[in-house]
Amino acid sequence: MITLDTYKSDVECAWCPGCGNFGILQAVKRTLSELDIAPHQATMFTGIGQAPKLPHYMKINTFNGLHGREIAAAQGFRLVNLDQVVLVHGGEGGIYGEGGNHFVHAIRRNMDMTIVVHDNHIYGLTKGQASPTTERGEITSVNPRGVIADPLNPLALAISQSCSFVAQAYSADQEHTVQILKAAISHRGLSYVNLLQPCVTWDKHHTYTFFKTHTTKLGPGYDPRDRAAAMALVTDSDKLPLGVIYTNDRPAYDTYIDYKVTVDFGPEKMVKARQTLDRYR
Ligand SMILES: Cc1ncc(C[n+]2csc(CCOP(=O)(O)OP(=O)(O)O)c2C)c(N)n1
Repeated sequence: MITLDTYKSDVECAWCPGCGNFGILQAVKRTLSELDIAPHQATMFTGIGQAPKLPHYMKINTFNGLHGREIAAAQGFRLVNLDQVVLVHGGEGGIYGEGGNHFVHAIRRNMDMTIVVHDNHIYGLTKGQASPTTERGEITSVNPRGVIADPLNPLALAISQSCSFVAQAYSADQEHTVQILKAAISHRGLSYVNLLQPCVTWDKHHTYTFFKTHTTKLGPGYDPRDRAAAMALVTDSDKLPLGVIYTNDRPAYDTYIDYKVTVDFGPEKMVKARQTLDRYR
């Protein structure tokens, strides 16, 4: 049986006490164990930052590369490793900033993987510079008079490009985050989760109290297949919505590839790989 201890790592943790990443780490372990995915059956791609340290603190196959380049590496891997669950974890700096181009093109390709962005609204590792989601006017370590640019709306960007699964969760809500991550991994195609988290050291605005008062869970009456409603929700709502915001049935990239002719991938291995891909669905 796969328990939380199955993913245990002995690497000493460098996150600050109270960091939202602890909740995310626990939620990822719970998600994998509840989906019965063993450490050797999943590969996590990360770059540079506090969020990308996540796979150091758990047992899982890992590719730790350049800042903002985790999606590019994951896509290459995904193409020829159909029997792996592919996870990408990064900060919003790396994925929306340095890696913003990869994020956009990943949505277009719709490869079968899960991208989880630990959105703490700040560059954490490098000591508190403004990131793509830092709000206008916010004082940071290098913006003593406040940030001048407006923040990116990554959820609106993803919905506008028909990303096949768009969700938002909050690191301190463990049960809900597990539920969202399970749905994301179970989705066939690109799943994207904006995972809100406080940075207790560098962001004094997005605190635990802030998220408690500024988030709201989507109710059972919400229809995530209504793109216009999803877009209105992420652009007009005065609270940050938590839940599956938008989803569609665009076929995943690999469904168009004839692996039998593209790579040396005999029919038996092909059938097995497809079965593995469908195992968590
Ligand atoms: C191409 C490139 N640009 C900048 C850096 C420096 N750098 C490393 S981590 C980081 C910030 C990370 O912030 P984020 O991605 O939001 O993750 P967090 O640390 O907040 O989890 C920066 C600017 C780098 N290593 N490579």
